[in-house]
Amino acid sequence: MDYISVAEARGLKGLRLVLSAGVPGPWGIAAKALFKVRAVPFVAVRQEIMQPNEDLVAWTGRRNAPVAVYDDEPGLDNWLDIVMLAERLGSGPSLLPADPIDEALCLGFSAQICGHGGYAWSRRLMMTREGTAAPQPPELMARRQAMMSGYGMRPDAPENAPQRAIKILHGLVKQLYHQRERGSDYLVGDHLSACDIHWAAFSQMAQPLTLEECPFPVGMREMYDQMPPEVRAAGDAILIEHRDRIFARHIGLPMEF
Ligand SMILES: N[C@@H](CCC(=O)N[C@@H](CS)C(=O)NCC(=O)O)C(=O)O
Repeated sequence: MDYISVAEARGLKGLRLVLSAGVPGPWGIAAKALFKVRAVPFVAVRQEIMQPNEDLVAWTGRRNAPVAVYDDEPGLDNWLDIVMLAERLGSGPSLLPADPIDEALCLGFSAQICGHGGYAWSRRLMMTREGTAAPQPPELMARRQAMMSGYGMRPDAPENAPQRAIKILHGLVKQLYHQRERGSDYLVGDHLSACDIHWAAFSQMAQPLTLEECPFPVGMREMYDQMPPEVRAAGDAILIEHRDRIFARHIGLPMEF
């Protein structure tokens, strides 16, 4: 995937999407897919994972990714703000269900998948606890620790994370079976909506794609695939069938990052 630098991006108009270069960060993968489905053109801007990214902070006030910057508007990094920007700038079928109750359900599922304290948030805390990474130099450990403190790492956080992740998976599984019974291929209503895209992007933290589908950097697939047995057991096959369908029909593979 081609990236431009922050300095180059600052001189442009239109949508610039800051992404973690070289890694399939699920928040970034989701943002990219949302803009793709809404046919919003963007240029990708490079963020370096675990680094201070001072030029990005000077531009947007954020160190991490994704950040979506449209024209001279303030940069957006929250998943909901990004959905709403894709809605505003895009065309074609909406990412939000037409029925207001369905919209609330869709955004509720999305919040559970990618919001603070949600599924991915909890899985990230677990990954750290599992100590999946091979022994690393002290400087890298320090950078990782600094990054994790920005992602809700507190002494008790990893203890509660598995139960939170399991609860959210159970809800998604229940809903998918319910939808299957009513003849729908989607999490809410009868059409693709934002929560389907969010689940596809974040399903990597339940069962990673293959290396052909997603050419992970060394060690990252293994890290995504490590989880306590009770969390793995909550990952019913219907979740993976759903994400495979969403990638095949709406997003496309292999993943590029
Ligand atoms: N902005 C997101 C979180 C984004 C996030 O967690 N980004 C990660 C992965 S996509 C990242 O940039 N990691 C690399 C880093 O922190 O340097 C939110 O609203 O919760």
